[in-house]
Amino acid sequence: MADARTQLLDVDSRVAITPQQQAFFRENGFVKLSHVFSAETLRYFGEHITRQVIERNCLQKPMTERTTYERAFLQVTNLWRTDPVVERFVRGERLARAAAELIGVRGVRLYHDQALYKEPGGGITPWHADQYYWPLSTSNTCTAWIPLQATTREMGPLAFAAGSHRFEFGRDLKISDESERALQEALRRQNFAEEDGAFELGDVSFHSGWTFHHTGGNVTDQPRAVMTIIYMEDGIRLTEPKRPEHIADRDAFMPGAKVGQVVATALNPLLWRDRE
Ligand SMILES: O=C(O)CCC(=O)C(=O)O
Repeated sequence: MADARTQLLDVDSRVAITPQQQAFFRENGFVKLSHVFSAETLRYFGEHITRQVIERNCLQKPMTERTTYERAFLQVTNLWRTDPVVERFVRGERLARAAAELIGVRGVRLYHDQALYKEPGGGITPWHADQYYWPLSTSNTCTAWIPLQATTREMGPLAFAAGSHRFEFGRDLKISDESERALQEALRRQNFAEEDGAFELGDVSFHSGWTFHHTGGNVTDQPRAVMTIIYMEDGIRLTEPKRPEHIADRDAFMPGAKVGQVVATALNPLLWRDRE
């Protein structure tokens, strides 16, 4: 516990996940929940998250000199390791339990957190599926995408291809101009419906590791500040790395984990477990 004030801010109480929301997540590979956090909670933790992004961001190039990936967002990972208040947020049971109930597992561990700040004038986030990057043994994973302000369509809210977690084309594409081009075309041909609406303050979305998603650019003069927490089922195992991104993720987010063994390093705390 970082200080007494954080005790007043609710990151632990249960979000009631309905059977309909669970079914929606299973069917579509994502779900958006409303009123998950109060404005005060988002403001308080958001200030600490933003401070970490400013202190730890290494990307200083002007927008015109950046790659598509670099234009998409400032990316800072594992903020829970460098700020005790952010740690309190990331360890919160509110989102962790919701993630477990949506995935349909009895416990979840942290894979990692990351802040994704799309600057004013920031570019698109190309279509992709996150699990391309993750050498993990099952698809029982999900990301909570937590905007720290109301996020209009002009700011680049996260958009999902509904049901695309079962679509296997494009799973070998990293975030790039190529993933944007190939997936835009493939998803359109398959007639996947796109959920691309704004996020109200307090809304949080959850998406599966294999759900294809993307965003437009931020055409406003406000940063689009977002925190994400990536959950994996307790018991998931490290698989043999198949690509350089797997090696990078293994070393950064589960250092010392062994292929075939349950991922439970010091960087992967158990965040929620059903004790009943
Ligand atoms: O925030 C973004 O622009 C992209 C987010 C994303 O791809 C993710 O959280 O998996």
